[in-house]
Amino acid sequence: MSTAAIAPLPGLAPLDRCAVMGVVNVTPDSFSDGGRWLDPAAAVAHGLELVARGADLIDVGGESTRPGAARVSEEEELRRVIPVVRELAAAGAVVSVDTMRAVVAEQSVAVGAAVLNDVSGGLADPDMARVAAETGVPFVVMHWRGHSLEMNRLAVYDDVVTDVAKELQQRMEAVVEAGVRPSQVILDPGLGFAKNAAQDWALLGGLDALVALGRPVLVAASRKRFLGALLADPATGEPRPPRQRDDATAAVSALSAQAGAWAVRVHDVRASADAVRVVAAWQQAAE
Ligand code: PMM
Repeated sequence: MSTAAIAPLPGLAPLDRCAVMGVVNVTPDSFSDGGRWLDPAAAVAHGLELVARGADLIDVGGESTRPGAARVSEEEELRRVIPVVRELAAAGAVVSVDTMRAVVAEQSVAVGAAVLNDVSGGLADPDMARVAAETGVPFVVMHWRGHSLEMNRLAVYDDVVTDVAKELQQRMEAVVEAGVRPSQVILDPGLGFAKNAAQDWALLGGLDALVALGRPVLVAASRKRFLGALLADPATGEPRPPRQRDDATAAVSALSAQAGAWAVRVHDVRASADAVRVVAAWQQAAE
């Protein structure tokens, strides 16, 4: 399926292939890169390095959402995120801000963020949809059922693909009701958020059902637990460590692009940037 059919999002240059969103976690505790980019200058340098490696967008987050993580204060999140968003945007990067807080979202757009990425899809902060509506920027609405401390017990579905598609559709309707334009909305299955490994795989295998909702779809599989489990040491059963899951992540990027994803969100940008280009060339040759 070609991504060229997807209408451009407000303020973003259209691409004729799946986009790559590089991750900069300005946190001490994210599961795969926690603590590495906590210093703002290091975070900015890393973001620019990801652009040089082929990232189309840089996703800056100041709050870890790994399972079991406690929430960070609003003040601390602002302190981590705002200087990094400001500097990356000033340097010409297309910046997305990964936050569940409307205040962080609003201030980030004020200093140059071009995309709002809310893993709670507007559920964690009732003011988020208003900020998305007023700023008019593309708004990632991820499938979410609860905060990190409780999400594992919420991974109960009749049919995960049908249920996630239905809940995302309902979320989209709710944010549109709150003033967000449908053309701003990007949907995301929320891999690993209230989902076990089998459910993550089902959502990837059933990505068509989300693409069929008619909005761009973001896939964020990078280094997640289901890949660690897939690649577990056959002798010990130990999951493959997060930073050794990048080849598998690139494979997911290629297959997501092939299935019609608008973008993939990854830590290791080069391999996925190459992968989505391979898919685009392959699809063009097959047309
Ligand atoms: N996952 C994480 C953080 N932000 N944003 C979106 N839209 N979708 C996701 O699945 C998602 C996200 C957690 O992963 P990280 O700790 O590697 O950033």
